[in-house]
Amino acid sequence: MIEVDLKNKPAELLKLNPYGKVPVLVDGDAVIYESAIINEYLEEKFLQNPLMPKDLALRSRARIWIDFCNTRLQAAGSEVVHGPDPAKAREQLEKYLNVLDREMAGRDYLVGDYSLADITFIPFFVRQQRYGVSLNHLANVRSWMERCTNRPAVRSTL
Ligand SMILES: N[C@@H](CCC(=O)N[C@@H](CS)C(=O)NCC(=O)O)C(=O)O
Repeated sequence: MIEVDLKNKPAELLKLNPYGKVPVLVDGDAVIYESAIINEYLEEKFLQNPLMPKDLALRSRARIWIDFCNTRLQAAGSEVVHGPDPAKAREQLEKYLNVLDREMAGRDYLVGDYSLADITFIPFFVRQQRYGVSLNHLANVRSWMERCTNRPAVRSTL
């Protein structure tokens, strides 16, 4: 694993990823960027550890939550930290977290078993403090977050 200083990006990063962003996965000749696509690549490469539902409709559900995380929750989080109106972005973020809390009522994971849908939210959970939103009243989100972050494979990365 190579860590890069994002304030002083090495030329190599731009060669690998024209967006100049991390993460980038280099696997032999394959160069993959965009975390959702890296996750799909790894899931498809290691077929012995399936992390997507088998059922076609459930696969779409998982992708809907992956999209929700990336284009809504994470986007609002990024606006809180970097955007021009953090208070408004925080309100939006709270709405998204409420949606998730309702969805997680009576569920262990978002779509059946632990899947890429849950995994996509883990970076948000790990960094939630930086967004200044409280999860105290969101019992379903909190227990789901603990269930995900207590998994041995996740804990080993924290
Ligand atoms: N959609 C991208 C977002 C990646 C991203 O924004 N990475 C941040 C670090 S977490 C970055 O490289 N920022 C440096 C920059 O934008 O110049 C993904 O999911 O991989």
